[in-house]
Amino acid sequence: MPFASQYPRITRTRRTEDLCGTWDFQFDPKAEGVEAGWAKNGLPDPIDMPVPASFNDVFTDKWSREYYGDFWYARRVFVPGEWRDRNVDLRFDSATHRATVYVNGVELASHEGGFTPFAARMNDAVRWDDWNYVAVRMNNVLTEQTIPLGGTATMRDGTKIAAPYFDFFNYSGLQRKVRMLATPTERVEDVSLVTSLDGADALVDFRVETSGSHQVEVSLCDPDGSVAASAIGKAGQLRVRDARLWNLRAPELYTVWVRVTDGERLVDEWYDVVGLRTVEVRGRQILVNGKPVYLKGFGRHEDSPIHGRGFDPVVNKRDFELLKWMGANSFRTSHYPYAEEQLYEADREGFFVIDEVAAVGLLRSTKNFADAVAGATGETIFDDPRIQTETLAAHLQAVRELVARDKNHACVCAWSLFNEPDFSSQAAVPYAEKVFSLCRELDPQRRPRSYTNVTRCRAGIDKCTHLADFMMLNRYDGWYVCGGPRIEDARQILIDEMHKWEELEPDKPFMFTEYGTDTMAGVHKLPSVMWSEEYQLEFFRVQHEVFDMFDWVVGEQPWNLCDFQTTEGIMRVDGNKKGAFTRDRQPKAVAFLLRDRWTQIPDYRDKQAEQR
Ligand code: GCB
Repeated sequence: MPFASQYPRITRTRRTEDLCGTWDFQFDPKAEGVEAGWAKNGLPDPIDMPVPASFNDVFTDKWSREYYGDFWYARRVFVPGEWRDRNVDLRFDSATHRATVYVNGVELASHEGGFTPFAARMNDAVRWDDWNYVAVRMNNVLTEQTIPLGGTATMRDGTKIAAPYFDFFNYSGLQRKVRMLATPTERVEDVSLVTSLDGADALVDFRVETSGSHQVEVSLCDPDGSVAASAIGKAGQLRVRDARLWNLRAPELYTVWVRVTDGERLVDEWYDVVGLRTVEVRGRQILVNGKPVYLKGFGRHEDSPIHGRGFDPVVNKRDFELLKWMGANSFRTSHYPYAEEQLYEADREGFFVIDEVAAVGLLRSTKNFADAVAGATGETIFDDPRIQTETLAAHLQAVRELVARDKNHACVCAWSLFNEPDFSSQAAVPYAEKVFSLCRELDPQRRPRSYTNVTRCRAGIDKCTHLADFMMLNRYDGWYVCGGPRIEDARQILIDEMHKWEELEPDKPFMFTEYGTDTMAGVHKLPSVMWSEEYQLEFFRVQHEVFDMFDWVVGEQPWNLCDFQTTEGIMRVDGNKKGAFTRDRQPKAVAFLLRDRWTQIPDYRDKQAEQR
């Protein structure tokens, strides 16, 4: 699979051309496009479609919004003749959930997985100095063998719609940027950086892969642009004296330049913007640059009105402004890898990102929010042989692509390898072991790894906690469990469970990666009832009182930053309403409660010392 981890850059040797804008678009419900020659002859009856965007919410009819099956994007692209001696690639930052790329009717590449980039090499099919027809056949169907998992519901007239095993809308299409890249045939293919600290200095171990054998030069420029260290060779170590470290909410950024040279001739040049920091779990703390942190932030979604999951820099910016206003310092990329631009923004803003692979739905259910809390019973999804083979293979590939793409980001401080898997059966253990060990093997920085534990696999039921370097809990005691007038029971249930964890995992830090209540902005009631803003406040107060009882709870990320779209059903009112903000990014009362709390809690916080 042709995945393309390196972020596109323009340098003295590289060019990129933005292919965002209006593309041709057509549904292909009978999957006849390939045979009918759409890739070569053109889409027979296309409409305009903006890229990037999810296609779903631009339509005014239900059939189109819910469309589930094959669909095509196409456009003409002019390829300059002076690129003849280069590699010319089409780079898709994502194509949800799978795509096959054709140029002038020639099939060039296919990619599976809707949230990581891939490239199609055009050279063998291209007409130089001329217009070329690019067609992309896509498909958004989910099964139990895809990451994320889902199913299909068939209506009486045969129409198929998505039945996702997760609680967000199955937004689809070319949802991120598309670019054409021209790079030298001998080029930098991959760079890995690992920072360690030596007094005031940072030591940066580097490893470079190129597609040739010419000399490699690596240099690191400090935030002011002066060369701080440089070295020759494909692997080595740079010493940065008096390093300006990347810290939580106080980031400093260096630029790493990687050059391939042939004597005086520059063969290739690529750069990346990086932060120097360490991250580790020690005892019951998470340390950044050796100092314990307290994580405050949210589980989020890439979701906004009309754009759906389409990359939108304005919404992203607003979300970062909301996070900063709240005193947050972190977020989880629930439930899939986010656009690369979001990670660069998090690097620049100094956010601790828990980077999640799209492994959501490993729990046999089409409404996981409801079944997730029901007691574990009988056979689990991991007892299914196809899960252990095909789904595992897709999952491992998703981990490969995630780590390859994000391994040099300073903001990425931990990996989330599953969201709410059904780890109640022993059959889950070998599967999870493979995922955890692949991640460790691939990540040069050996970042902490974890997964979110689901209520149904509470303390004592989950069989995989030994694999996690720290534990992440998603808990809804006071919402799905003992809501409304029973909130004090919910408090006790949570406290009892925490005591149990204390016994079972006495050496691990814990954090809450989901807790929250659906709340309709503007619904008020005294005394509170579920769905009112007052109940959301009450629920959060109870949760925080419990978190504060345990010095090994080192982070809190409520669910969710904003309300977001889901599939329809009796549990959802035009989507999930657990946001601290509405879908159009305006605060509910709880946003002020969180802001008051978080602006009092420092980013670097030794909770154990405080409670001694
Ligand atoms: C969860 C899931 C999340 C749902 C949330 C909810 O446990 O991880 O995707 O949206 O619960 O609101 O039910």
